[in-house]
Amino acid sequence: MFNLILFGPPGSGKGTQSEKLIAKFGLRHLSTGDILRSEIRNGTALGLEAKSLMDQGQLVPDAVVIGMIRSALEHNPEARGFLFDGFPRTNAQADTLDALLAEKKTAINIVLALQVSKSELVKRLLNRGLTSGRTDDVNEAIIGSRIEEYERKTAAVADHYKKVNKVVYIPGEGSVEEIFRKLCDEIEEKLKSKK
Ligand code: B4P
Repeated sequence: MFNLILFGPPGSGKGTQSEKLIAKFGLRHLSTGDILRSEIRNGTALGLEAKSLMDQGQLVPDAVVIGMIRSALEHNPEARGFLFDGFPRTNAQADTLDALLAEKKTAINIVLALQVSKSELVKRLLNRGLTSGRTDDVNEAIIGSRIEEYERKTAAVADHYKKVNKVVYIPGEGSVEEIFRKLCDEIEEKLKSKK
């Protein structure tokens, strides 16, 4: 199996690049943001709980997202690998992910961390908010809270994987194609060294 984490602040291009990477490498895409938004659309109890937090730019509780990922891993026994997008976002989520993958006799192979300046993040998210209908993209205050949550709780997840030498930083500003090529180069390099 080949398992990859696409890491970075909100608006850094995780969702955008994930779509292209899963098509190229045949990985199963697990985006906790997408799963949560689908729960909200379906009006489930979990969706209702998540919506009020997401609308304020806050993280959803660890237990909720960990449950979602555990279930997604169980429902995809045939996957040749996973692309984790927007997960893990706390050290507790990272510890659990490592344990869940160890149960499946696999592990994270690489963490690709997109680096984008704060002003560019705000610009992209406000721009997406004009058309996406996403309530967490509508104003600068909510976007600011999301970036603060990232700095407070999520940035440290990179240190967790740095300790085991798995993090590669990728400049996340430039054209989508340019960034995609850099991500592909790193993945291909890693796949070669696995053989
Ligand atoms: P996510 O769905 O993960 O949303 P995100 O971080 O905003 O998206 P992403 O980074 O993928 O967006 P992208 O840059 O592709 O999370 C939403 C919320 O869900 C969180 O705030 C939290 O409340 C909750 N949540 C999710 N996972 C959780 C977890 N594990 N634990 C707890 N809570 C969790 O796109 C942004 C824009 O940039 C787009 O418009 C795109 O077109 C544009 N863009 C992308 N690349 C570009 C480029 N190179 N140049 C110019 N624009 C670009």
